[in-house]
Amino acid sequence: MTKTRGSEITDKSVYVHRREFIAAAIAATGATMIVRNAEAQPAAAHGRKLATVASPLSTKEAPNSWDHITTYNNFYEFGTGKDEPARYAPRWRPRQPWTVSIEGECAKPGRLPLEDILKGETLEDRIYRHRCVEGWSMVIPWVGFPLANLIRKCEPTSRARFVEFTTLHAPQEMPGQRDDVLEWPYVEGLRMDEALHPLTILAVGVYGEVLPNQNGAPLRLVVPWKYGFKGAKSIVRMRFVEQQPTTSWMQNWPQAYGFYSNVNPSVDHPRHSQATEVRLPSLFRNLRTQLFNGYGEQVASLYTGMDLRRYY
Ligand SMILES: Nc1nc2c(c(=O)[nH]1)N[C@H]1C(S)=C(S)[C@@H](COP(=O)(O)O)O[C@H]1N2
Ligand SMILES: [Mo]
Repeated sequence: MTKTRGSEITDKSVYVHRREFIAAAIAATGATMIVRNAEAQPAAAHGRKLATVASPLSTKEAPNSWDHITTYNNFYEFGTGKDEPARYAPRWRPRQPWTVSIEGECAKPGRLPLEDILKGETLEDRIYRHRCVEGWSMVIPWVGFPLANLIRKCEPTSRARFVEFTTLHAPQEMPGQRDDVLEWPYVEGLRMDEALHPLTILAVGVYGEVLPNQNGAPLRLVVPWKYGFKGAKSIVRMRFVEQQPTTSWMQNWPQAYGFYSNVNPSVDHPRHSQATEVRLPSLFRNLRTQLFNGYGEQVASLYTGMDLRRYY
């Protein structure tokens, strides 16, 4: 068992004060300067530690700070502003016990309490690159386990070709769901081989600690070679299906958000190029975006023979 402390693995030189960071990020598009701020990094976190082991699948890149990762979020259930999830999600109380409904083409449907899902799992520190479709990126030290482990417990049938993931729908608890910015609940999906891929994890923590609400507590999906929105948060349902699910983002704008949403520098978003990215807290597009977010060696074979311009 190794214990990872944020202060040990975060490069202090990349830390920027939260407010500056948010302002910087808002101003990011097209800007051409670097923010420097040597302010000390706050002690990581709220102290709910998890027992973890290091994963060989982690990137060697320096992770963003706890503060970045937990105050600059997309979680429309708590507002569309990047700072809103951190403001409004902490007061939310995820239901206890949290259960995931297993449905569809499988031999073991039913409601699985999170505790049972985690039984026998070894939690791993998985440091992954995260590329948001909006153009920014971070490096996030998740704590999670392979989604494949849970899928195997469900015993999908041969008809199960896709897995659909659904976020909790509770407009009384999640103020953002009272606005129709998206079709609620938030729905995402993966093809079965993508879901079974060893890089695909369910995360329950970040920086060795229990996942903060704004990052998708208590259980969220992480698929590092796809745009961040594929990583559905606060999952309450997993359904095995024959047909490709229609995701919330496909419904929102099909020309911009396809089912696959693999990170691809040569397939642009209708409103902006995807060729480069802003690695926060930098203010400018300081990195070239890599095909499959740099995970091509592991995942390119999943898409052999597919036209990635058509299946974006
Ligand atoms: N339920 C739900 N899941 C979601 C989102 C959301 O709005 N609602 N936003 C997605 C987007 S666009 C991104 S970039 C990531 C952000 O994850 P993070 O806030 O932990 O970095 O969550 C994804 N999962
Ligand atoms: Mo995103």
